[in-house]
Amino acid sequence: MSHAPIIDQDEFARRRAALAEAIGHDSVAIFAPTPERRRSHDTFYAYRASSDVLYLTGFAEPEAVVVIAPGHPDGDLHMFVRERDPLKEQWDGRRVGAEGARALHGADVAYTLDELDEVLPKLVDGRRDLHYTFGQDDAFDKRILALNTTLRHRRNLPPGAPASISDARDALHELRLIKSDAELVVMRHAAEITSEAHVLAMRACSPGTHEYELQALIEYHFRRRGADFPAYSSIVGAGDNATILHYIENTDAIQDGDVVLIDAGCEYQGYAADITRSFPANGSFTSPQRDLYQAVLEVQLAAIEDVTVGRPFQELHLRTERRLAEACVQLGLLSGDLDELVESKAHKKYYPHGVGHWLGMDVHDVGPYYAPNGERRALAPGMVLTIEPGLYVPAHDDSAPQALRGVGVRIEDDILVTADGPENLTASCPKSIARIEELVASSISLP
Ligand SMILES: [Mn+2]
Repeated sequence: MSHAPIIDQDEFARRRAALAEAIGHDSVAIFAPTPERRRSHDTFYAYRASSDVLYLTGFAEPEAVVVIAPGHPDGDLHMFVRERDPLKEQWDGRRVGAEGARALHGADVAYTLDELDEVLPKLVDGRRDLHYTFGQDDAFDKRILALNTTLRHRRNLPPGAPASISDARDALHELRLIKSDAELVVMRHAAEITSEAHVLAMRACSPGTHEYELQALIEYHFRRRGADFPAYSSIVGAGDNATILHYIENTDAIQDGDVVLIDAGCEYQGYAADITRSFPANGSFTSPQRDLYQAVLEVQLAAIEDVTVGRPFQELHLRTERRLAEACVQLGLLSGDLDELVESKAHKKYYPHGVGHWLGMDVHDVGPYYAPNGERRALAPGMVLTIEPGLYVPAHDDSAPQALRGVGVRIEDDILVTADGPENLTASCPKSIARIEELVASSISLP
């Protein structure tokens, strides 16, 4: 299988044109560099460029600065990149340099990073509005402030400093919120790889398997299918560990009778998938576990049906909260009047998180949940979000039915909003009780 990039240069150019259009010809947008991060002594985490830089250019090398200057006589896209250096490239990998930024990444003008202080003020000079996000890199923030001061106080020219500074994320993230056809091709692929990995984990699980063995199998599958990374730290929690929302230690042996919760997704060509499945370690839910699972599944199916054009995102959450509170009553986890339970947020004891989040280049993708005027944001075609209700009963919860203590269930799929209704991008990952019990029972052995 080929892993040629699915997003082509025409699409990157369209994105930049859309951003230029959104900010206008009297503005300039600067996207700060993402530094390499030290993991231990002199070794670094695997580098990942910021999603904003990747979205605009596809340029994945460290530290690049991207400037969009709409209407500039030399063109809109100006890039600052690491210079070519045979010795550094021998040790740390290839660099395309300024020449490559032009030839391969659509830069109209490209510079090396050492030219930044000289050139950047010229790109900002005379633009009314600077779009820049403070707070991501202290050192770069200082350069932007110094540049602003220089342009404001120069003596023999009119002041060229921008009259206002806007957050560069506002305009760009509005664009990232709506996925293009090509982005959806990539996201479907990430979803498919991730779905396969979850099926493998279900089949490989049996009592005695360690959580980390299932993590390894899942991440092995991601990489062998050409995904770049897990899109986030994989969560493999059995029994009471499944009730810890961000359990990533994945250290324990899975016990007979446990429900195993796996929340894992790959990043493929810069786009995330995000699937959670919960299944019985030994291939059969106990009767109380089955009731809990089925309740969460029915709430999840109903929440997916709620994903329709025009509905505010927040309404999905409110409807899900009410359904899960009702399930808690039926399962004996809560008692009392449903309206009062919902009003007092009693269900938060067992369902403490939200119904889902935007999904895209970042697993918790950017994009406003509220409109600029403060109103709730209505779902629109091309948005992708997760739907992930769950119920978590800690082992130490003395008020819960004994048989449900130490059981956590979450079911999560990735949903595309379309004019024809919700489309489940992760529908190929089984979630009916019959199908997941069958998969766990059809065991494969780990290599
Ligand atoms: Mn999620």
